[in-house]
Amino acid sequence: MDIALYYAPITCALAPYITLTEAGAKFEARPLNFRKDQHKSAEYLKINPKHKVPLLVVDGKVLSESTAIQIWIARTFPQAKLLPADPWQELKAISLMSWCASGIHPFLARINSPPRVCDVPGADESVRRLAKGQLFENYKIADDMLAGREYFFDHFTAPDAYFFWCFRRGSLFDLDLSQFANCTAHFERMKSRPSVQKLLAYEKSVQAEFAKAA
Ligand SMILES: N[C@@H](CCC(=O)N[C@@H](CS)C(=O)NCC(=O)O)C(=O)O
Repeated sequence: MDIALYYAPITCALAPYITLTEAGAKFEARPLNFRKDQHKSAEYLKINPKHKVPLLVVDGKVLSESTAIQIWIARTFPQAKLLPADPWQELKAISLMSWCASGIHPFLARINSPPRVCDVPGADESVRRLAKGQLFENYKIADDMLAGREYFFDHFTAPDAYFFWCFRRGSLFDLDLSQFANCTAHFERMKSRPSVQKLLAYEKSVQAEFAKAA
């Protein structure tokens, strides 16, 4: 099977990179340089008109949307137990990933780029403040879920990789996340996993390559 993952540093594409690595999958990461608008090139738009990552290409077939990609990885590599075995718990895991995609990610995107949602002059700070309020409400929910637990379920699963990205992305803004002690502990725990260390080393190497090309 030929698996390729379109990826860009810092983005949510790091989550499937982690789960593919956890699964022991052989895959090719194809980095896109957003600063050079490679995600908007005619060639990429042909396979993903949404101009986003992650994008998975499996034997020439294309799959977009993080949650679907994570489910595909989990189903294709069942031995990695990337989703809980119990059907209800499996749905809870899918629910968690949908929440990352639609309940957390949009607020991170607003903080990252306020003009994409409001072009009123001088509105950036308001957009950031409102998005931060909603982001923190969601981090608090995750913090409560993670109380007394190492992972969202009784072992590492795909939602851990996805939430790791959600929390990491927030940590890269000028935000004080210290009130979310359980999310912070989860974040540190995730960083000690070999899959995450591999991802972080890969991200560094891609960033160095892009810096050279700047
Ligand atoms: N709904 C998509 C969102 C993916 C997404 O927004 N990716 C961002 C990076 S975190 C991106 O590629 N942005 C580039 C753009 O919007 O042009 C998913 O869940 O996979």
